[in-house]
Amino acid sequence: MTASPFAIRGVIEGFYGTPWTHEQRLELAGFLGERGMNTFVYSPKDDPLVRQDWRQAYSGAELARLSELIERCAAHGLDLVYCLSPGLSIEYSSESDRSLLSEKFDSIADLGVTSFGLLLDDIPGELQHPSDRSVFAGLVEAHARLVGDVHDRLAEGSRLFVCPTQYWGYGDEEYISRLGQSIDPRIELFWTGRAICSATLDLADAEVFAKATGRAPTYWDNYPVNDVAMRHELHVGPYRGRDRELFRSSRGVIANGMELFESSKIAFATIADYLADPAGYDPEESWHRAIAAVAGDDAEAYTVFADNVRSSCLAAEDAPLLQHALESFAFESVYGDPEHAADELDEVADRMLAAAERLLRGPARTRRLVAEARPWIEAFKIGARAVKCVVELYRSGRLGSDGPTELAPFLGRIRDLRVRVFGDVLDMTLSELIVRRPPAENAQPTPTPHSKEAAS
Ligand code: LTM
Repeated sequence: MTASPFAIRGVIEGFYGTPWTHEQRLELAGFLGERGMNTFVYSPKDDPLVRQDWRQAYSGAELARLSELIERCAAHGLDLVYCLSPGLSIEYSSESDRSLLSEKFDSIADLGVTSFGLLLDDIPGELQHPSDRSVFAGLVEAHARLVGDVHDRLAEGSRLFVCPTQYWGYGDEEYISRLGQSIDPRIELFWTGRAICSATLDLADAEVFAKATGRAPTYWDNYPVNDVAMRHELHVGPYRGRDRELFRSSRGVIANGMELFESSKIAFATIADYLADPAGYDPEESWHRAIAAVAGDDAEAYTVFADNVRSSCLAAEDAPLLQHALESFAFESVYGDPEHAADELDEVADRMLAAAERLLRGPARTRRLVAEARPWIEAFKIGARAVKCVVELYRSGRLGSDGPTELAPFLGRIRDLRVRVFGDVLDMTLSELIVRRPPAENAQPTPTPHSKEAAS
């Protein structure tokens, strides 16, 4: 295998929500190491010792766990980047606060860590302490001072990563340019791309960032993360939309995970493939291998399910196979071979139902994976039954007349689950069928799948 062109390849536990467990992190080290990743960034937003209570020192069981994790990462060839997020409360002008920050980093260095992160994302965009407002002209001056101070106090040979407060955009905005120009060029800067969750990461943008800030970006890629407003989406699709030449002006990528640990591994495996060989990366092929690795004996069923939850900032298509079958049924039922199209749709529904049954009730080796995705799998099963119902109504000539009463409960139950499955595809089809009146006698058929009358 040839060496990856990216220096930094890894995962960040940087989401809002319940942090991963210690056992999960230990397991992840092996999973990432086996796939050629070399970095694990420790920064769970809801770990008080990282953010809310950043001044508090580690002790007891927490210290022992962190120590074990550092060793496990090292054993699998991963560099653990230990981060603190002091920006909610720090007084930038306070010598005491700056010392506390460096002392806490020193206490982690004593455990063998040499890479550190100072994360200034998701904090007030203006100086809050009156003392800071009287000392610094603005946020960028305060941040440049803090970053410089932390860097100077780290032991020789240590690495510092910084997440700026403005961490997404074109890359040459005023804050990020001035911050980059004010700090040591050896300090790595995290950047999420054009958006917080970027559909693409382009070489041209990376070059703009590098020119403006004096260093190539290290992408904090917000995929597969699904926290905050994305909680209803399950991000188990393959990594895509990343420039094959990105390494020419990027230090690398760290991928932000979902609170759903098992499910995150699918995207992580595809990200590892991209980082190992961006030129040869094939998203679909990598995705099938990733599901086989994570879902084991349930891989086939899981793939049928996962094809219907592709929605994310990376994916334009929501449920490609089902969409194709519904569109074909819509067209054929008016202009072509409706029986054939109904048979095809029925087959798709049967496959979906069998997959849902297998995942929910089968001998799942992958119990944890299925448990995490249960709300989505349940909505998927209801959707499969709704599609079967469409076919049955069509075959019995009742689609136009009984469709509204028979289909409405399916739609209601899927919506009640408040998870995104099938994207808009099934909801739109069912909604149309529900509001549709049976065509008046002798009326011209309209091109929808939805009435026996139109099809005959
Ligand atoms: O992306 C960054 C730098 N910060 C936060 C993350 O902690 C969060 O997980 C993602 C996704 O919601 N968005 C952020 O802004």
